[in-house]
Amino acid sequence: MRRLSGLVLAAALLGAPAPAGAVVGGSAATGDTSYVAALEHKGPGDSDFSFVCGGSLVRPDWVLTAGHCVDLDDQPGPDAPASFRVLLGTTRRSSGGERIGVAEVVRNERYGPSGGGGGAHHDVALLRLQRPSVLGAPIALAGAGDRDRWRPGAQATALGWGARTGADVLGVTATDDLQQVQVPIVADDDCARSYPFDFDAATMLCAGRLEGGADTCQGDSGGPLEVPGADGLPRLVGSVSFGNGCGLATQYGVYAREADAELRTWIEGHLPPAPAPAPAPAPAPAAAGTTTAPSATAARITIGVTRAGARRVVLRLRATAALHGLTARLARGRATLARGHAARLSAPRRLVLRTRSRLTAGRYGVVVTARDSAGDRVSARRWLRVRR
Ligand code: 4AZ
Repeated sequence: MRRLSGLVLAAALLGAPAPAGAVVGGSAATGDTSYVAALEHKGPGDSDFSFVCGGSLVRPDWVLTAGHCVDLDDQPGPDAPASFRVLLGTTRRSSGGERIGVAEVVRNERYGPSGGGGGAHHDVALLRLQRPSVLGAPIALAGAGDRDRWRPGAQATALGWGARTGADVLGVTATDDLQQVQVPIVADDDCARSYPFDFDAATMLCAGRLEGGADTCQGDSGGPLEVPGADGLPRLVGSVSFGNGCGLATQYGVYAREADAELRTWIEGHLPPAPAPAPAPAPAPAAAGTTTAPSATAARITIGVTRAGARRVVLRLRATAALHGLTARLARGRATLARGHAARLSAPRRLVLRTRSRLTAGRYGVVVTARDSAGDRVSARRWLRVRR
């Protein structure tokens, strides 16, 4: 998101030196970057798609990007899914990879402008793809146990095809070759000092060096900020959101804080469960009755279906421990037909999922996700057979 003060703009136009490399102060990306997505957009008057933002593949058919990347036309609210597509599995925007259309755009309902400086809080959106990616390997979100890996001072990596200098108002220095840049995580207090009117510690995280020179920039929005996990594989901690210029001293890059409770709960509540890290047998479809899926944590959710009507399914939910931030999803194939939410699940309760169209005979999936008191994710799924 562009945020340039007049002074910065003037300095830039007067020939402030552009840092070497790209992103700002970066170099060509190395390692497995197959989860890094380029988001392309085609508006009603456009003849073709053009590159707009970055993103991260978080499930084989879901890409996480910035909330401000999905509202590009003049109308309020996210643009139509058909106006987007993603490029995956290549570090070069001009060659290779696979392009996949977008089937659904889900922007965080609480997304909105921050303090007035041009940034946004809850700056996240999820794109459901028309088919799973075959070239991209999804990145995992940093979990509660990864907290120390993104403490202030820890080195994080941001990736993108964006501009190489904050002076590039038109984005002409955007690169064809994916770039990466190392940026230390910044303490919330320091970030709040740099962005006194905009910084929201629940949904934003800063990264960068006090002296500047290494940063993300226009066109990098929506792209990943990651740290290595215990197994050496990257873990997602944020996506590029905004900043005052690019690479300027004290003006850190601001990222959506995806590894903390507020945004992680929302993101995971909208995604199918991640595959278990250890080899696990595929869940066997159950024809009827009640099933419980094992989860990595001690708490378990039990999903019972009391009724499947023409346009609604009534769930009866129980858990072995108090849970919060519960989301239930009714799906057929990859299409989500209904969602329901509950702030808490401490005693058995009913949850009604309402669909827009009539439920026809067939097999539906119900996925319920929530958090336990430690903030760990708990999920369960079951099949539901509708006979008409
Ligand atoms: C942008 O306009 C943008 N330096 C992205 C990141 C930063 C600034 C602007 C952070 O998309």
